[in-house]
Amino acid sequence: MLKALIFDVDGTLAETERDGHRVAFNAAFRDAGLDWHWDEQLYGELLRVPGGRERIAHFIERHAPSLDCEWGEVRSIDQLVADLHRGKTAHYTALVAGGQVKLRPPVAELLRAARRAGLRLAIATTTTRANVTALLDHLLPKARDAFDVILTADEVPAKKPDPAIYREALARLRLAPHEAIAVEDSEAGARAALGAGLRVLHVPSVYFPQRVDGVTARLAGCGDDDPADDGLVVRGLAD
Ligand code: XBP
Ligand code: MG
Repeated sequence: MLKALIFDVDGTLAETERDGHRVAFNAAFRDAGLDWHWDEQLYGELLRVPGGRERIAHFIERHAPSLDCEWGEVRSIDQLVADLHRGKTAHYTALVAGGQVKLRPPVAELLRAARRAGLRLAIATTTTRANVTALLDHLLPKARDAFDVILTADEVPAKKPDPAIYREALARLRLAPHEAIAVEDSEAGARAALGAGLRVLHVPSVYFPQRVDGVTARLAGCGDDDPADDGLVVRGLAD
């Protein structure tokens, strides 16, 4: 019997990437005096690397950008990445507090339906806790306590597509994989959930519109809808 839904955050609860995280990364680069700019297309490519710190490190390695910055000589790449990421988090949380990102209406509907059906709710995300806290404070101020478990990249040894975060979420919920469904937009997220034995409800997002093999259903109303998927969510909740 279905007992819980485990939600991804970025791209799923809200379209955070293009106008949120991307903008915040660029602002952090500007603050440092770096001439880097991640346009929408490049960001879509970089999103294949889950995790903000990992994404910056990958960009430095693959794109070999200039490291001339206003902070003087770069002591180490790790330090530069950590400093840029700290600045990026500050910009991102400010953007969220300023109303730059909104809860996706079909997901809001799903959350309401799940609560009516008595399902437990959880979050499993690759982003940092500061970002999740800012987002929930802004998007769901009255429903903060609705989530029994909130797991972020800060609490697991490996990021998605590693299934560790979903395994840990199930352990904390005290549920078996067949008792929960993961709600995910990205391929890495879907792979992580499938790897933990969960069924996956795909929420198409700007950067991840395509359904991944093995995914159980797609949430209706999130863009390019397949009429054949209509009703699957309702049936899933009733199982
Ligand atoms: C989304 C991500 C995140 C954000 C950046 O993963 O990959 O890394 O893009 O957040 P998910 P940080 O959809 O699984 O939440 O900079 O805080 O890492
Ligand atoms: Mg996501």
